[in-house]
Formats: sequence, C-alpha cells, structure tokens
Amino acid sequence: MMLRIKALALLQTHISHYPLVVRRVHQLASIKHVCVLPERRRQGLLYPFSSLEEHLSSQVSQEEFKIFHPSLEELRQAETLFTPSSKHSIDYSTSAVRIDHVPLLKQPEVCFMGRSNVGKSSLIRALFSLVPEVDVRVSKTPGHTKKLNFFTVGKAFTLVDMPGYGHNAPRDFVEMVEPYLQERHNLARTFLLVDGGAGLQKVDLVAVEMCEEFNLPYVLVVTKIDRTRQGALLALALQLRDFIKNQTSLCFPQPFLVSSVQFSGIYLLRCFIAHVTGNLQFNAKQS
Ligand SMILES: Nc1nc2c(ncn2[C@@H]2O[C@H](COP(=O)(O)OP(=O)(O)OP(=O)(O)O)[C@@H](O)[C@H]2O)c(=O)[nH]1
Ligand SMILES: [Mg+2]
Repeated sequence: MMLRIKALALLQTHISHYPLVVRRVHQLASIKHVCVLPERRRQGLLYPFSSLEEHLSSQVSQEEFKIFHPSLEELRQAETLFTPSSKHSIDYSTSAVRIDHVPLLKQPEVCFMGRSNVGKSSLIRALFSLVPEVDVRVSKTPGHTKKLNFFTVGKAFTLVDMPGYGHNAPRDFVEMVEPYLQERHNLARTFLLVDGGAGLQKVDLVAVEMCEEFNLPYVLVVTKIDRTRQGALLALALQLRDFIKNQTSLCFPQPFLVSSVQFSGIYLLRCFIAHVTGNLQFNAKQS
C-alpha cells in the first residue's frame, strides 16, 4: 500500500513536470504530402487565390493576385528553411515586454501584428508545423499573447509574434510595440493580419498608419479563410487590392490568404518570408 502511494506520488510529480504531450507533425505540414492530393485541392492549398479565380469577372486581371507566384520548386526550396536539422535549429528564443529587453540580432527579422484573436500565433504555429515541438501558444481568448515572442530560424532570420491590439490588448501595448517597430533596424517585413470574416477594421487602419509613418515595408495577410464564404473572400481581396493601391505606399500590392487550420497559403507565405529575408532569390518579377 505504502509503495503504491509512493509510486503514485512519483508518477504525479513526473506528470506535472513532464507533461506527456507529444506533438505530431501535421499531415499537411510538408508540400510532399500536398503534392499527392487531387489537382484542385493541391492548387487551393499552395495558391489559395486560385480557388477564387473562377468567380473573378473578366475585367479584373488575375495577374494582380499573382505578383508573388513562385514555382513548386521554389516553394520546396523555401520549405527547407522551415525544416530543422542538426545545423539549422528552429526554436523559441526569448520574450520581451520592453524595447530594452529585445535581443540584439543581426539576422533579418519579420514580425506578425494584428488585432487580438486574428490568428497571429496560430499562423506562426502553422509556419513552424515541421517543428511541432516549438511552443507557440494560441488561445480562443483575445489578448492571449502578452509579450513580443522571438523565434530563431537557424542563422537565417528571426520571427516575432506580437501581442494583439484592440479588444483585451495588454495595457502597455503601445509602449511595447511602437518603439520596436520604430527602432528595429533588422526588421525586413511586417505582416499585418486581417480577419477574413471581419475585414479591415478601423483599428487596423491605425496599424497601417504606423507602418507608413515608420517607413516599414508591410504586407496584408487575410486569416481564417476556411471560415469565410468564397464570395465574401473575393470581395475582401478586391477591396484590399484597391485599398493598397489607393491608400498606401509601402504595402505589398498583393494580399495573402491563409488558413492555419487547413494550411492553405502556408507554403506560399513560407516562400515569401524566405524571399524578403534574403534567403531565396527569384527573377525580377517576384520582388
Ligand atoms: N477556423 C480558423 N480558426 C483560426 C485560424 N487561425 C486562428 N484561429 C483561431 O482563432 C483563435 C485565436 O487564435 P490566436 O492564434 O491565438 O490569435 P492571436 O492573434 O495570436 O491572438 P492574441 O495573442 O490574443 O493577440 C483561436 O481559437 C484559433 O484556433 C484559422 O485559420 N482558421
Ligand atoms: Mg497570440
């Protein structure tokens, strides 16, 4: 009896210190699994805009949504950057609440910002799905990410998950984020996430203004596209295209579409990140 109590106590200590969570690599984490799927599904996952093309009026040029349109081989090359090896580790690095806590790094950096609950952490988790042991916390509760969380991808680049703005944002959001955006010299690109269901909100315009004012190149990413009807998604893509053309000067002309649940657009976004961090060169068309 005594032995059993001791064993139970030991087991409980073991459980609380070493939770038996073994994260598996998602079945769609790699392009090689996508390539065996039927043509339509494969295209939709690799190039999500292709699913909307058939609804596009003949007056709208599809080319505007294919400014960044790498080949399958280029998508594959980008994937190797997101694949860990003994010489290329991918891991959580550190967190910071103030600019003077932010690590000084030489490699290019990309950051993800957007409203609370828009899906920043989920997107980063999907990008890192070939390394499921990297702990990127997501939550249904808005305001979950409270700090700037840094992840290193070998010596190639760093990726930063930011707290969300809007509902339930940390009180010191502005003090944390503004100086980071203003002073981060190695910041290669800011990814500004917009919820596919809600579209561009007033509070997002403040973030757009911030990027324009601080002279930051940025790109709009539409999240949760698995939840949005195709008609509404197409309308949003066209609205964003016009918004970028008429009201911004530093935003990449093509909005990206992603679903972190179904993995649509994840491979294309990996490739764009590889490109903007100088890890993958293309011909002039992709710049
Ligand atoms: N259906 C669907 N749900 C998503 C997707 N991305 C995120 N979610 C859900 O949206 C909720 C918020 O996701 P997070 O990734 O934590 O959002 P966040 O932007 O990091 O939020 P904060 O850290 O609070 O700013 C979670 O319940 C996710 O499961 C997606 O692509 N599709
Ligand atoms: Mg988060």
